[in-house]
Amino acid sequence: MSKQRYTITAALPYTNGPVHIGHLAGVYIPADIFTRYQKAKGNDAVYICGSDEHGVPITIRAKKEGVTPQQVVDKYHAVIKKSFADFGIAFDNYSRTSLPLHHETAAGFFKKLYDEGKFVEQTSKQLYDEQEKQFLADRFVTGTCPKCGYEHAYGDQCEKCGTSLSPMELINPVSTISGNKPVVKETKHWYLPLDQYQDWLKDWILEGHKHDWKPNVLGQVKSWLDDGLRPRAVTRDLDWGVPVPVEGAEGKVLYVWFDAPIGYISSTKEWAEKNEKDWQAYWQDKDTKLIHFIGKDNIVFHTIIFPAMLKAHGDYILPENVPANEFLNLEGDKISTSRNWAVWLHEYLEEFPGKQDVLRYVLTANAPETKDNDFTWKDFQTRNNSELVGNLGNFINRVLVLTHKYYDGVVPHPGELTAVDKDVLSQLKTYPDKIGKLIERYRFREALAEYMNLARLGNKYLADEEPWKLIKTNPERVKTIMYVALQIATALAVLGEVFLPFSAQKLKEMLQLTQKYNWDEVAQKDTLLPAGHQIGKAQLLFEKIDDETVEKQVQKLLATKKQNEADNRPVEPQKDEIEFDDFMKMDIRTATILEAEKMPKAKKLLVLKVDTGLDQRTIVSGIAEHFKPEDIVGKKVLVLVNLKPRKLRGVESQGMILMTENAEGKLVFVNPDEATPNGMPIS
Ligand code: B3M
Ligand code: ZN
Repeated sequence: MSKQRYTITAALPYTNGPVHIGHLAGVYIPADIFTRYQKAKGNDAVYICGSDEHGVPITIRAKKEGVTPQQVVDKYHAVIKKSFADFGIAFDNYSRTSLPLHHETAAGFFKKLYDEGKFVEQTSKQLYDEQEKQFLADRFVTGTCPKCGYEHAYGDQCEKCGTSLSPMELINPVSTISGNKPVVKETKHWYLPLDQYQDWLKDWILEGHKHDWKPNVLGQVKSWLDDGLRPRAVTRDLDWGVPVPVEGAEGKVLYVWFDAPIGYISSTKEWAEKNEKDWQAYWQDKDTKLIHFIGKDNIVFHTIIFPAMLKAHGDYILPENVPANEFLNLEGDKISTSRNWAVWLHEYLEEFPGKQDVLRYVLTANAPETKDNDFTWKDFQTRNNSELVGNLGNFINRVLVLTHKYYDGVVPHPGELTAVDKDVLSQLKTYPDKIGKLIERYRFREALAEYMNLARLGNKYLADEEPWKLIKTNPERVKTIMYVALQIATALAVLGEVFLPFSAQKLKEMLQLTQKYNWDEVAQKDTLLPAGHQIGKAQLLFEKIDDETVEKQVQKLLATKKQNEADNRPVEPQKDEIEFDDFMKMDIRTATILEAEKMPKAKKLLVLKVDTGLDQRTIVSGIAEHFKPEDIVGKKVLVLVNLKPRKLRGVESQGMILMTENAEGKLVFVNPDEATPNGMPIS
């Protein structure tokens, strides 16, 4: 069979934050498995990605942090690139769209379409911030959704009802930069007339690919086409992005979704330059298969807009498939960067060093391939303990330990194979094809499950044959059993490389496997690890994860949830205006709590003795349910000292201690600096 060429792309992540488990599960792991598999098959596959460094959210983030957009993308590009490398996502190239090579490629692409009259030029009215001297594209404007009345809809979409919007449709629009009400001003833009591609897209996808594209992808395509495609602006009034390379377009850049997919091409060019390859073979040879791995929110861009761009350009191949995944949720809630509801890859590695494969395993076994799925720490623990440790790790450990125990780590010579041995070995040979077929159909969960079935086959074989019993009565037979088991272990090392690259590598080292087998050889060879071969030391492939460890993660998320709730708690409305003199009437002083004791027969009250700097006085405070007396003695506090004394349960209270609530709704003191002397007035 001749080598098939594959160009495999994974969505370019936006460079305005780190990456989390949702990114890995949705896009980067499946694409990684697919590419590793194609390479193991001996195919010519290249895995392309890079940072998507343009777009409005990045400029907003920069404004908020008081830095330049370039500084924002430099920071996150480094963080993201490292996370991917740490998790063994084996890109052949990870580029960035702020590079000159990309700017040239994207501008050149636009220019060709422009010169050939493929765009429609249109002047339209848009919102403009007069103070900032800037048109307000997409997320630069918020306002009320005309559909559902939600007051914080964005200029491109209402997150409440999901309607896709344009800034001009918002009711009461506000500039997110200045907070001002924008004015309406005319501006010129270039549109890709998608309506002209409607029939062609329908034929190509809904007819041509109705059997090989995933149903969730076809479903979205169908609904877009049923709605009817409209011309789409591919330029923006913005100063961050690829400048529009035509005259009269000063202050305009390419729409981020126009330049980003071209980033796949520029990243391939960069790779080809570094490796002395011909990039055109990967994008222009009709025998090359182009596969885009993406999340479901990117489907329209990769099935409709980018293909229409490629078609309009004319020199490029079209995607062979666009295997989009659905979303991964976290403990029942949507993953959200802004709410910090995520498991961040860099944080995971700090807390689970060396356990990349555990996460890779769980995210594949539970991948959101056909519907949204949920990641829970409990499931993470169970899959680790019962599947990785209990099945795969257990088999490998038995084989290695017994081989050392019986034969000093030398693969024994088998005797005559029994029917059971032959059956197990012939079953083994079915796995490369079974797993491979599933990977080729983008069914990674099932592919991984089959891989684990091979380990199960090994465990069952050992459990049935019981070499640990036979060693006393029939040591010759044990040699054959261990030989067979070692063949299975070797197959697990070779096939495992696509799913669990770190563990597969470790296993290869344990087996001292120097022979490089490709995928199909696992089925073709009768012997994968020959008799007489010396294996290395046995080590544990996986370790149990205890309750305490996962509980810590659960608690961490719970704290995030509480924090979010506190952040969202309605702030009490402001009280009526007062005169300055009203404020000056209050005498608030720094003070120290000297003594505290419970008021007899009163659940809520503590009787405090307080040093106000003026005197030592008694204050009765309703905080007994929140503090133990012994915990607050010595606390530095603020006291309203000229509050008219009043009697509570017969004790005169001479002032009031200032309190507030923390994020969790718990009562806390308003603390002056510890070093402040008592009696200092507050003004
Ligand atoms: N950066 C959107 C995203 O991260 C976008 C993908 C671009 S792929 C060309 O969801
Ligand atoms: Zn709405």
